[in-house]
Amino acid sequence: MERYADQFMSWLKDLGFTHCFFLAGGGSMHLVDAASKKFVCIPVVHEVSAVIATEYFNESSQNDSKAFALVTTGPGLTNAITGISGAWLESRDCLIIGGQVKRQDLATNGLRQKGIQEVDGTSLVESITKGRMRIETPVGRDLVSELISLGESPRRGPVFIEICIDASAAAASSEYEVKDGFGTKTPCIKSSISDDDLKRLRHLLSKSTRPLLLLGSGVSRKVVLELENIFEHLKIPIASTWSGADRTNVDYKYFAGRPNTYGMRWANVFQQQSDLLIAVGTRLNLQQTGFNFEEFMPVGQIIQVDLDSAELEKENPGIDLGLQIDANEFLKMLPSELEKNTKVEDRSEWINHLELVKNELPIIESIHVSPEPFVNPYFFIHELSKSSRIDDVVVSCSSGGTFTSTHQSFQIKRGQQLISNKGLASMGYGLAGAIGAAFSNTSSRVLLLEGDGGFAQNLQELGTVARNALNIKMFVVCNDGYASIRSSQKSYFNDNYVGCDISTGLGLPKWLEICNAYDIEHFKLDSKNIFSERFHELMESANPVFFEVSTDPNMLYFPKVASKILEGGKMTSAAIHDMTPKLANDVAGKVFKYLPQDMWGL
Ligand SMILES: Cc1ncc(C[n+]2csc(CCOP(=O)(O)OP(=O)(O)O)c2C)c(N)n1
Ligand SMILES: [Mg+2]
Repeated sequence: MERYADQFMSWLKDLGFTHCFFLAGGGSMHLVDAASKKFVCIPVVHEVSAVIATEYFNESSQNDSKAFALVTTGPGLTNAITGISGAWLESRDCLIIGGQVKRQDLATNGLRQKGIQEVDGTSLVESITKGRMRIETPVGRDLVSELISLGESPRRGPVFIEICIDASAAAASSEYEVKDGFGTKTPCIKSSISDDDLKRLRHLLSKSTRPLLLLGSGVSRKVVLELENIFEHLKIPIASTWSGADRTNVDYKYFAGRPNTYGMRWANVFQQQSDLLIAVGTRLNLQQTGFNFEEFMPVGQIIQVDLDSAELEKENPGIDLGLQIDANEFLKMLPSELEKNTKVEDRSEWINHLELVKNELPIIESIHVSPEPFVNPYFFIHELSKSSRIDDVVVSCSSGGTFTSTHQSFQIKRGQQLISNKGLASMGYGLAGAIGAAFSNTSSRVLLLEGDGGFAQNLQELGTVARNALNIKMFVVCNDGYASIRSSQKSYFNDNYVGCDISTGLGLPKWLEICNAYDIEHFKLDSKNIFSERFHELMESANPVFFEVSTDPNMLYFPKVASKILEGGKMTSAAIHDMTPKLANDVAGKVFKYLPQDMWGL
């Protein structure tokens, strides 16, 4: 007998799904059985990893393959919540199918629970999904595909469907009662700019001699690669956000870095002197503008292109022109507008300034020194990127010092992908993300950069890596715990260190023994053997390797925008270009050419 579960899975197959990351349970048993017959099914050890792997699988997919996550009722879903939140905040589509108790066991009349392990899934995920549905009795294909398409349409986000076990076990039918659809919840996106906006755009472009194009993840990698030559010809500097880190690259002649509260310093300094920021497919959140958003773009105007009107209206930062149109469409029309309204020669000085700022403010700063035998993470990551291959997929963790140092110092090459999840910025994302990327890029190597604290939060997935012999090179930056927490306790609480490392009570494992338990090759990297013959040999092998990168536990992560706590508890932050440690006067004099001296922050 064909069950509804079988039919449901065949609809997913028709919709293009190919892989399923799952963890089985009673409530989802028919769904798991049905999925196993249609998809490449990958069991994971914790549900949060099923969701994160799904997100990164889809994000890094270079063909038409698509994954979904399958979890069971109750704890299966609650374990998945972090991953669903991450996909929501990062605007990535991610389908999560959940089991649920049988219809007659659903709690009603104010009961907290009736069915075994019952939790009301659809209510729990309401604020972090684009669409959600509980299937209590089988519903038809149209309704299911309409809901799933909500997640894939702009602004993208996760979709959750939970299915009562009696519905998934029921006999399939060729006809279902027609139920109401979901209406059109997708914002109405204009495909072209209004005449007034076009006039304003042309006016802003024509006044500008120091434009900067800032690309976020709302722009597709493919479209940027197609247009790069034209922008290069037009001498337009291009920067990217961290979420859209691979939307530009060091091979682009006028690469303007990744400005952010946590650096790159040179990119921040350059950006803040632009007279026109053209921000496309980025929501310009506080990490992008600095907490001190009032001093973001102090001598420049801002055009923001985003299809979510709430992002254009939010007032941090204030913008001069907001265009609610598709970022890719805008990017395609921008070159002709630049050609018509500006002169390439007028940008020569600006381009020279870009070179000067880059040369004066190198990525590895003098403060980045590590005593022997520790490895300096900025230096290591910088060198690693130079020796990486274009088809390596780079997965960076999403919080802590390694997240920061990767985004500050990894040199992304043209065509290379770098993925993280900045929106939730959660520990524990790296390994699960790398697993997702490895399954969707089977002929590539995945380079994972993680902190030891972050890695410890999801280390059970070493089992998934080992079992599937994934070609993931795991670089785990080890500093005995949470260096970033230690650093903030030092700055704000007079060295009152609490729960931030092994000496203050944190329990972290001996990594060699963990690797042995999972049969994974372990190699401890120190200042003597980085880039040794053995290192290169391991890098070339097709097997997973765990590189324990020894770093100085007392290292502080710089440069960063300084904040301080004022009396009364309020926090204040410097402008995004005013980073600690401060620049020498003579350097500031050169690099801040277009900023009045009282803004240099010395
Ligand atoms: C789930 C979660 N809990 C807490 C935090 C707060 N937090 C940010 S960074 C950090 C320490 C991360 O340690 P590690 O990965 O070793 O990086 P390090 O700070 O040592 O560079 C913590 C606890 C977080 N980002 N995510
Ligand atoms: Mg650490």
